[in-house]
Amino acid sequence: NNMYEQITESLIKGRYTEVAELTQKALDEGYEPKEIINEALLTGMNEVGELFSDGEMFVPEVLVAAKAMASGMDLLKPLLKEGDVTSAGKCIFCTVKGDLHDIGKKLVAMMLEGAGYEIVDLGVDVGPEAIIEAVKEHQPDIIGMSAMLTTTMMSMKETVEALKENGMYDKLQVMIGGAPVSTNYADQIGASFSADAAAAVDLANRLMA
Ligand code: B1M
Repeated sequence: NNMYEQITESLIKGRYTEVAELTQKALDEGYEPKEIINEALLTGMNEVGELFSDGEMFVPEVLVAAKAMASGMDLLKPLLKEGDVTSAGKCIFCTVKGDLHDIGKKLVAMMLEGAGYEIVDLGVDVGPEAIIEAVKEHQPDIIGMSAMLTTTMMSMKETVEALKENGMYDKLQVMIGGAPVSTNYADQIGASFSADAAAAVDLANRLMA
């Protein structure tokens, strides 16, 4: 479909004004909001994810593409009917206690959102207590934690322990990532590791299957 292809292409190129214009045009021509999201916007964001993991697109471009996606979503979201959006799962996301690096976390959260996950982003410098409170409030399927410092990654272990103490660990999945984190560390603490945003989406899909 030519209309969807145009939107997808503008999104990948990060042309956010054009994405909004084309989305409006599609609506005026009678396309369904849900179809525009699935066939045009999400298709574009998935491609962005693939280009990023292949090293053919870089962080600033991905962020502009995300902005383009948002400019289309802003028009479509108010028009969605109940039942139009089925969430792939609910994720709580954060950067761990003591750690202020949030670019990678945002990128991963955004890609998961593009893949249909509902994201609650708790921000940066988030310790076990705040995560326990958020689990009570939001009842997520997945907790995603990011750490970029060797000195903060132990907060992930503390959080997993706190989840166990509070009887929450068996009811959800814990995903971790960030430069100092590895599969080995994830195995040690009882979490799942992915190396980048696209791998995080694959992992989440596997965990939810
Ligand atoms: Co900081 N910093 N920094 N820094 N910083 C690093 C991480 C560092 C490696 C630089 C270095 O020394 N070479 C080093 C850590 C050393 C270590 O512990 N091993 C470091 C340091 C030491 C520090 C400070 C202590 C510096 C100081 O003040 N003396 C300080 C600490 C502040 C704090 O957090 N308390 C600090 C501060 C900062 C800035 C504020 C200046 C800034 C952060 C701005 C921000 O995020 N808003 C910053 C930055 C930008 C970096 C580097 C240069 C880039 C990080 C980044 O955003 N990468 C970084 C060096 C580097 O990595 N080259 C560095 C881009 C991003 C897309 O990638 O975050 O890796 P990344 O995320 C990837 C994957 O890791 C993965 O997917 C993402 C997308 O592909 N991923 C996940 C991440 N989270 C995931 C979660 C998942 C799954 C995958 O599931 C839940």
